[in-house]
Amino acid sequence: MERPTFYLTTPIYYVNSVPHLGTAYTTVAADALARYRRMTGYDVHFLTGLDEHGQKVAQAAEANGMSPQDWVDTIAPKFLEAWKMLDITNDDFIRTTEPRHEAGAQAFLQVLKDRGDLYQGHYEGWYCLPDETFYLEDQLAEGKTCPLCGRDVQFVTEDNWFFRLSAYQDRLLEHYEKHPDFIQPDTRRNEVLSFVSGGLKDLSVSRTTFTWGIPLPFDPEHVMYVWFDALINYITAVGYGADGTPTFSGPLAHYWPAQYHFVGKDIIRFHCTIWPAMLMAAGVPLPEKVFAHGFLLTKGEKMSKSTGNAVSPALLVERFGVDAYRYYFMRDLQFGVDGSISIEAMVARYNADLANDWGNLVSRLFNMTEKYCDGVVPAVPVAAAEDEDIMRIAAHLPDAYEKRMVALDYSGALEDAWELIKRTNRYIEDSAPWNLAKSDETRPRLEAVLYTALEAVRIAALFVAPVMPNTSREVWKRLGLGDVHEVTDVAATAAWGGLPAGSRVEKGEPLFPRIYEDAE
Ligand code: ME8
Repeated sequence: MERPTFYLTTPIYYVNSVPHLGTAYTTVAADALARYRRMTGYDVHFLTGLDEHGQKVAQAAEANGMSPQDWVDTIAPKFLEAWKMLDITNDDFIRTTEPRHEAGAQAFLQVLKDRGDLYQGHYEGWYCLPDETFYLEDQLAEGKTCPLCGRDVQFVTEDNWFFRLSAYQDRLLEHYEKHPDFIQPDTRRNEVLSFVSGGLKDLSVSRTTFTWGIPLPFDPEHVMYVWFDALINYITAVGYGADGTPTFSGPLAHYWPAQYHFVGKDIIRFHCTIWPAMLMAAGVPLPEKVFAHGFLLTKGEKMSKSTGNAVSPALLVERFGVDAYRYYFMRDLQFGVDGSISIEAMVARYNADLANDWGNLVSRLFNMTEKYCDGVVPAVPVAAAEDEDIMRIAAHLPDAYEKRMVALDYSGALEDAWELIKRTNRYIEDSAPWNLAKSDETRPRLEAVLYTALEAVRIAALFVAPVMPNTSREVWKRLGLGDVHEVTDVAATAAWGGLPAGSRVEKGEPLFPRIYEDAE
């Protein structure tokens, strides 16, 4: 039987600067879902990439004394390195300067032109460079600033090509109504609904005052507006227009429509108004869902490249390790709303959940298995009443976790896995294997307790794996099992009793040594 497909995307990030915690946040969240969906048997296609054109990138190049192409070629490897460091398992990485994208984007624009959705006009209005967004006078915030980021805007007057966005207002509203899940979470859905209900203006989709962009195929003096160029990446990456014609076949037909576009709340309107209208205009099906998460805040402010308070992920990975890094962001913040981050909170999470709960459970249990059973997994026991609680939590976990992941509640999913981890720690305390080891009479019970706890650890590691891939792989290895990332039926693999008796357990180094230093 053919596996169901799961196409998941992150925004393509601007290369005006290097990756930071904000861009890493979306990418790690998408990676955790991609990993989990692979474990549940889907044919996953996980896309991320870079938005390399536009005035902002051209200016960054100029400020660094480089040509735009040299500049983007210098920055792109930094994103690739960052994603490698964070164990991101993207299946593709698109750069908008690649020929496959440029050809596809041009083919797309030609379709819009042929269908009568583009026309020439004169643009006079305001432009926010950091956000690469056009604004009309009455849309500006107080003091003639950008309503989104609050920064200064510049006046633009140009003869441009326009897209008939206004013609799609009713069809968009109808789509939102028919597909209540299209925009998530609800707060964002309401925001977009009221924005679109208020009326849509046609959109300027070309620029003539600079050249760093994709030339319009029918008017090469104009380069494509960077947002138009960027949004099309989601289909050019799977082959739209690669041969210059907009055929709907190959990987495009296989993976599109995408199940999810993950974005930050700053770019929800582009993804839920302009993008679906573009697709309607081109006769391409719409993606299933767009999910907008909140902002990471440091000391109450949005963390961003342009405001200069961005932190490098490498700094934190060096200090906490990659799994702990991923865990902190997925556990401590609620995906979908703004959340404050701090080193203090990260140290506290690390010590409580990772060093104390999870790391400690694995260390003490594997040590006891070594000490009392020569490192060999005991026989599968007949369950006693005292074991039933753990078995019940383990049996419930696949379903509970799946529900949380469908809702993109990463924090809740981890909380569910932690219920098993914490309960197992308590079970060991209550059963006191060190006392059971004192006499031959209690030996069968000792073995039953160790098996039960080891089996709970096997199952917990399985569900922790999408967020903490390295330590889960390590735990499975120490249990004498294969690569946890090759699992394709997580629920069946989690069935109680999967740990084979007689397999050799390795003790190994502590997974999460306690961090004693105070937060800075
Ligand atoms: O907007 N908190 O690129 P970009 C959480 N190229 N997420 C954050 C964040 C923060 N403080 N700061 C950034 C662009 N992000 C366009 C996208 S897509 C067709 C084109 C994340 O480099 C979040 O996902 O400015 C946000 O939407 C994205 O980075 C913006 O990245």
